[in-house]
Amino acid sequence: MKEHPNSPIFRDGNLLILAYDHGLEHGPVDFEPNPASADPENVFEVASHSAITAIAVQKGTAEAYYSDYENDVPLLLKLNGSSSLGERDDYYSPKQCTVEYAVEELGADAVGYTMYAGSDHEDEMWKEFREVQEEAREYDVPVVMWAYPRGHGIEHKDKYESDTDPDVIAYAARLGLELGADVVKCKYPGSKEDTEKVLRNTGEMKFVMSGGSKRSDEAFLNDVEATIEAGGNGLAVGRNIFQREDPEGVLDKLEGVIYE
Ligand code: FBP
Repeated sequence: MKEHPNSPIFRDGNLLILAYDHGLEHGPVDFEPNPASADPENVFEVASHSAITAIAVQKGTAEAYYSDYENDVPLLLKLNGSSSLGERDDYYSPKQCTVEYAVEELGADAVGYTMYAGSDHEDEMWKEFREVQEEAREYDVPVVMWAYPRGHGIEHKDKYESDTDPDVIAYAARLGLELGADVVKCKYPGSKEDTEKVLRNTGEMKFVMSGGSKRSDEAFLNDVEATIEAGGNGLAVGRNIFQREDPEGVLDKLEGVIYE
């Protein structure tokens, strides 16, 4: 982990990433609850809220839209991704963009990479992450690891109930520290106590909670509060923001919860 004291993706040491790579990961179905969210311009407008410290998008979205919003919100370029259309033998998220292209051509302030630890393709993803991490150091931009343990290695081990088992999330988060991520993003393990258990393994690395599927303001904010009380640093969230027709209210509340 490297200190990035001047990086715009942090505010008081914490962060709120608006994730908007769902069109690639899940497809247009994620935009159906709020059809306006299919238009990237509408989501970039939402991202200008002062609570949000970065918007995470894929290369093509950044290329087409970011120049109009570069003064409104920092850019976190998601370097890899996988669709829900393919049938793979196990989870793999190929890299489609270099750090050099993200920073020099697209104006990225940070980069993100999904790591499916536990997949048969884990080794390949470690190699790609190594390239990403070392290149990010050259450009002095923070690296965010989407640490999502998945695949045969998890499913075949009796000791883990699922990929959201706090023990397996703790292991995935720890990989972020050991492989050199600056921020690790994990699924919410279910409680403040379980988040504390995960955070005992993350050292000085920043930890953010993944938003998950849309739920009520109260249920969502409770999870975020528990993450912050446990010592976490914020969240990276997509559907719980852009699937709301008027996300302003929940963003105002998040701002109060995440920052000092
Ligand atoms: P959400 O807040 O909507 O869960 O978004 C976070 C995120 O990591 C996105 O960046 C990504 O598209 C999605 O979740 C992947 O979700 P999954 O692989 O669990 O279906």
